Amino acid sequence: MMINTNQNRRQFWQITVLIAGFLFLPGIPVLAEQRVEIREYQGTKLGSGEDFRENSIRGVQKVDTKNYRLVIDGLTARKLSLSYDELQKKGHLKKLVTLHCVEGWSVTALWEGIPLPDLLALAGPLPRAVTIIFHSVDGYTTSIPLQRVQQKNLIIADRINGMILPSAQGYPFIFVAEEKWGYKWARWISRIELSADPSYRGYWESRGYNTKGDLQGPIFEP
Ligand SMILES: Nc1nc2c(c(=O)[nH]1)N[C@H]1C(S)=C(S)[C@@H](COP(=O)(O)O)O[C@H]1N2
Ligand SMILES: [Mo]
Repeated sequence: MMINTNQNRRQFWQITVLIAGFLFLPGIPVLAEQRVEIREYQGTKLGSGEDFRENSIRGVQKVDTKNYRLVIDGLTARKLSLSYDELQKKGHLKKLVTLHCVEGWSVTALWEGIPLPDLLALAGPLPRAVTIIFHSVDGYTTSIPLQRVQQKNLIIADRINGMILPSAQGYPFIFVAEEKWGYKWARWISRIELSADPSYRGYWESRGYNTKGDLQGPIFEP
């Protein structure tokens, strides 16, 4: 009888420790940020930071996310001003997309970020809005049709290959402009403006690059 009770007690503690372990262990990866870069995703080899050729108009920007705000305004029912922490809590989506620069290099990466349609829904685009203009902290601008963003559920990414986006790649946010040339991939985004101008021309577009920026289309404006 004595032995039996001791065994029961030991078993009770073993099971308790086991259950406690299962409850707490899954919490750890959520708390700790991933530090190891994913090199392959669903059979596709991923590129990495070294594969990008740094050619920004004013060099790599260092953004302090303590004071950071992403503003969404222009032709919207409400003007939004969202902190980095608020944006981290929004639903995220992963996409395997290749960035092609007009200079001839490209990088395939696993981008993860917030679907723009979700953010736009919070701001409430007015019916006249047809274009989204991205403004970045270095003064860079570029644009994309609103319809395209909605149809393709395009994201602004805050992670690349499972890691927080490095400054060189646009921390805190880069626009993942699927099927568009690299100059459409606005990095260090600080403002998303909704506009009624279908032929708005951003930094490179106003210097001769095609406004559509389609990989299949012409690089230069006709
Ligand atoms: N804010 C900002 N975003 C930017 C740029 C820039 O100069 N400033 N350059 C664009 C270009 S031309 C490309 S190809 C991609 C990748 O740029 P990288 O080659 O400098 O890494 O970022 C795009 N986004
Ligand atoms: Mo580019």
